[in-house]
Amino acid sequence: MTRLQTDWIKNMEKELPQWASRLEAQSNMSLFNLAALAGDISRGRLKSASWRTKIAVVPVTAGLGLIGTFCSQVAAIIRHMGFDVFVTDATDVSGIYEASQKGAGVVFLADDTYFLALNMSKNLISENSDATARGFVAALEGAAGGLRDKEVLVIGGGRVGRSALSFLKCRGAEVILYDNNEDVLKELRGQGVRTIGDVAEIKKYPLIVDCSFSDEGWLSKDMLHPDLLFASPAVPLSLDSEAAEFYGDRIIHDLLQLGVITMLAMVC
Ligand code: 2YC
Repeated sequence: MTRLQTDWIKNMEKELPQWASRLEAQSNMSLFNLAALAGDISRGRLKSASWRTKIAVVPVTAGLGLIGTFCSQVAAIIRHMGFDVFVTDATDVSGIYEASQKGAGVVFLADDTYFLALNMSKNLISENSDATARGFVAALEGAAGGLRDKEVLVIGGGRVGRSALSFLKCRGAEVILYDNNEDVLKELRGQGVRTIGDVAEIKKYPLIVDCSFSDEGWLSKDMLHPDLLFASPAVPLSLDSEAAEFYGDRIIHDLLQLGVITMLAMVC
């Protein structure tokens, strides 16, 4: 997945109310119900976890290092869900120790390769790519009024795309994968996945989960179905500005929030 930049996320906390109300309207679900569906737990269990589970977010300096405000944005998203959450003063291993000393039952932390949520007492782990895929599939399901027996096109057969394929099948959808890499198509065809390799076929599918972390604006309006519902964790968004304008509220997209609330549900 694309490495976030401070400029992209620095206003996220103050824009959380708008993000939440737009997503609830798009998905026809409350954030709690959406996270519970995506995280495959009951809404009641998530609610009771918010009363009794303290969450810590630990800054990680490994690799390319800290992303300005990343940890405080993650904490703000978790707090928006009603949980008691703090960012540790210490980083890395010392931060994990501080989290346990301060009574955190769940720790969120990210290096350049993985963004994880860990519930040590329940031995539960959630990885952001998987959680993000589940979150966007759940939001699409709400927006589409269910996915059972409906064809859904997944764009991109990477880590997120494969999790999307798997969760879509759990939700009863008929999945098709588009990728521009013949080796990826061959591998997934070998696993029994229906694939398309011709970009001109994308417009046949009104339900799309776009997990292609490639170039910005490569999807134009004439390449897409007129009744499109488009769920995309892709950063940057694959739609060009005209398509983004035209499809408007039928585009479910964010940079971090839906994946984080799903990670939370998956480890409670
Ligand atoms: O500030 C910190 O603790 C940094 N180590 C965080 C690095 C996150 C790198 N990953 C990303 O930017 C994206 C996230 C959306 C999750 C996956 N990739």
